[in-house]
Amino acid sequence: MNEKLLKYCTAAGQQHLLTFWDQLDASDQTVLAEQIERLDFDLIARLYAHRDDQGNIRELADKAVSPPAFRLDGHGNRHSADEARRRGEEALAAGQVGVVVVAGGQGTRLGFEHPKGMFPIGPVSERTLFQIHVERILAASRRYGVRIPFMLMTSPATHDETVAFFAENKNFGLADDDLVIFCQGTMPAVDMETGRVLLAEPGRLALSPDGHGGTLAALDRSGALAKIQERGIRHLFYFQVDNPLVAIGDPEFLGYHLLSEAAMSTQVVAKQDPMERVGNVVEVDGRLMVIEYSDLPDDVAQRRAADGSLDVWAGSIAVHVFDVDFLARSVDQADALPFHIARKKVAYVDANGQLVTPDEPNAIKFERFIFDLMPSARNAIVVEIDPAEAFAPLKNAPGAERDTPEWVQQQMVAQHRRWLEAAGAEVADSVAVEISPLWALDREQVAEKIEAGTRIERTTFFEAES
Ligand code: UD2
Repeated sequence: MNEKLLKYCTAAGQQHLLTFWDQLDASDQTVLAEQIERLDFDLIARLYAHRDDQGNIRELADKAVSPPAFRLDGHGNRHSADEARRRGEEALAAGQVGVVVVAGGQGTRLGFEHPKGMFPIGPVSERTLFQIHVERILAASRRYGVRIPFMLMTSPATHDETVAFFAENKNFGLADDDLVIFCQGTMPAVDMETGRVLLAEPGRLALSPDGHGGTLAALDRSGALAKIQERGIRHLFYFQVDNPLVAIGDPEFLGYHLLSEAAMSTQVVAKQDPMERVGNVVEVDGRLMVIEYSDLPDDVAQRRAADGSLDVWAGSIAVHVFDVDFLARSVDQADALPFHIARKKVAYVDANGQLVTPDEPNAIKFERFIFDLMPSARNAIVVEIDPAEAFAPLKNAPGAERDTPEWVQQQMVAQHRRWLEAAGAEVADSVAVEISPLWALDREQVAEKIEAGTRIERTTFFEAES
């Protein structure tokens, strides 16, 4: 027995973690010891003790009012779209913009066995989400004549495969120096009744990613934050890997952020359905915050203004711009991001070494959410975008109503068809069209490439000439 480890566990009332120690071979003992040494038992005990006082969502929701926002129709906006675009382009051309994507999720709902970024979503090309995002970054780099660093956050479950995939594909054209793949941290699942950390196997803890809020600590720990600061990156464009429509580095959005001198900005869609699965951006006591869809009481979600519009209308699509200095300052504040708890079914090994697969939630998981930086961000702003142009998240396996591979592909084709038709092309009804960002990054660039009256009769992938 490893006496030091035993003492550490016993002091925290977690000695059950060593029940099977003597049956493990040396390499499993090493892994288990490392996993345990990385745990912060005090933190876990504190989080467990406070499991029922997660802030009074009901009270917050009752005080929630519509957030001020840059609206799509321009109504009441402090800056025009043109002014914003020019300001955003300036920052891009000055090489001050970097990009970070979070890709550590396990994609359970989609039922895909690989990192979600490896899903071949291209409706014609079958390009993966990862490739589409990288092409957009490369296209923006070329347009503004700069190098745009790309930071990609994985989790232990997605890291090695992601690294290998980028290596096999030569980073899809991105220079090695412009890509940082870094891994987020984990948190253990604890037994709901006792607060004891669960074992997934006799020699392994039940660990899961610490939420996309883990980005903050992981950016710091991996050295990525220091690296971009050294490169003069002042604004970080953040998005989730599952959205192939995301307009990475969108100059207009960046511009609103800069003109507002905001520390954090958030893209939202006007919710069509009160129950849409997006975080709700609201203002409470003069501060912006997100109430997650799963936390928002139904009656508040359903509340409508006199004109019939939803009171809680602003759905976050988890696309942000962060001021890099603000992120660096937040890293130093250990409590900048609170942990949220979720009661989940987690399979575990019991005292007899038997694997138990529960039918009801038996465990508590702890996760941090990046959007919790919003209340402490100076001049935080909200910018409405058109979902048809910027949001088609891949979440569900085929058969669900939306957010499935087929649905996402339809949204991609519809967008590219609109861009081609706006340029004067005639696209036959039944054909699929897909545009690589390396051919045209946006609607305006399509118009430069397509002659009015062009007929597109066949399914076509518009890609850059190699
Ligand atoms: C997320 C947002 C929701 C809305 C929606 C838009 C949360 C809690 N909810 O809902 O407000 O914006 O997306 O699509 O954020 N991820 C990690 N590490 C983790 C957990 C998640 O990298 O530990 C990544 C994951 O790879 C994905 C993203 O975060 O890219 C969102 O995770 P999700 O799909 O579980 O979140 P969802 O759809 O419930």
